[in-house]
Amino acid sequence: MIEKTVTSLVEPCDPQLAAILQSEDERQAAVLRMIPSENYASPAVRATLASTLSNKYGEGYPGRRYYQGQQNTDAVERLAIERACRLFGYPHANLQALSGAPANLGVYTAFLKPFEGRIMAMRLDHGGHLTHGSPVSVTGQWFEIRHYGCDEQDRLDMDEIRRMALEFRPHVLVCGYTAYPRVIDFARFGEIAREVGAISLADVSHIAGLIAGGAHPSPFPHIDIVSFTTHKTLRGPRGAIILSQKPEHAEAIDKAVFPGLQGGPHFATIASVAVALHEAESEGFRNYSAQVVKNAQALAAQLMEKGYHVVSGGTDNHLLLVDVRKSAGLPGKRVAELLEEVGVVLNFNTVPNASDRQKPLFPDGIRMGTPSLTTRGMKENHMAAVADFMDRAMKNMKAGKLEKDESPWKDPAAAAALTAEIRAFALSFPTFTW
Ligand code: DSN
Repeated sequence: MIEKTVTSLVEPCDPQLAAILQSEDERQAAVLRMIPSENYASPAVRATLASTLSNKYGEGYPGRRYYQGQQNTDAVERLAIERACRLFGYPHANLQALSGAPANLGVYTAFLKPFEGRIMAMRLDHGGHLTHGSPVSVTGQWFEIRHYGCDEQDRLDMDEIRRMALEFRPHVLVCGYTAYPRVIDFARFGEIAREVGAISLADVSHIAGLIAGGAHPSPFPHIDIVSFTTHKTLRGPRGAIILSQKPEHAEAIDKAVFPGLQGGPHFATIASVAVALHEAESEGFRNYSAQVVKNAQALAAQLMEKGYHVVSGGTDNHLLLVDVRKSAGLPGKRVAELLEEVGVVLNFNTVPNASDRQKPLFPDGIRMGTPSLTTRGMKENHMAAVADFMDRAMKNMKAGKLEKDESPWKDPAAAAALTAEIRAFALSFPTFTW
């Protein structure tokens, strides 16, 4: 496997670093990785990252570079653009933004004047993103922001969003989320944006792979601009793509990304994204993306059957949120930390309509997803086992304040036994399947 090739090449030069790489390889194989924004990229995707393209500079765009020697870099970037456009149906793609936050900054920079531009987006604690105008992000400091949230059923209320948009008159109306388990009505968002004269932006980082595989409706032709990272459900390397429809939008975005915000493109990443896009055009990827959703729905059903409060009563996509304070009187952070101890790796997360005690670092919920487990070949019946592991672990967690050095487990021996069981279960699956 490629892991072994990497460590065997690094080891003679830097044994200290090689040992860390090997430890991470082993960790990724031995735990249940359920952070919904993570995945296992294919060997071809990862091998491309190590190609000689990493040695090359080339500011500019294909055919318009500031350096010589661009025969292959131009070919790579053109191929990646062509594949992105074909897969998502948009006529223009920019693949140079280094990741999701710079991609969104590129979009705002293209269309908004600092301290004058108005953005309307989902609030962070209901499932938005830092770059959707959080006060701790420059996007919240440089632009005027109005946030919408979920209703009491933990769903988007499109009539309320329209009402707010008519009142606020945003220049950019953002949809697309990091912790929203339901289908996004792109047609309605596009309609509202047009009605108020805004540019519509869908940040589909989380669901890009589902859109590519046909497991979530496409934002095309409803949404003007689509941004997304390439390493989540799409299963590529860490990178980003910005899609647009109108030539004037495309030109403004290209200029904003380079020279506005960035220097030389990361060609090895762009090539690796091209491989991921090629993979995403396959029948195997369509099956994978459908299975991601089936697995998430099976996991949600299993957890609800065991009495857990699944936000919005289930999921339509790859992720689910559980309000563990409502379910079991447990704080989200403790649950996430203790689940990691037994080998279930997810993240603590704010949930909509939570208790008054919820804070970003001490939220009421946990967030989990099925992309990585699905890539390992797990199906609905395996989700029953995963839900059972989680349930046994959570039932064994103490709820109240812990004394110094007090075990957080009601039965530490049962927690140790469960850890061994989860490890054996995880290791019985490969880390990548088609
Ligand atoms: N950090 C990503 C996530 O986990 O959802 C979003 O950027």
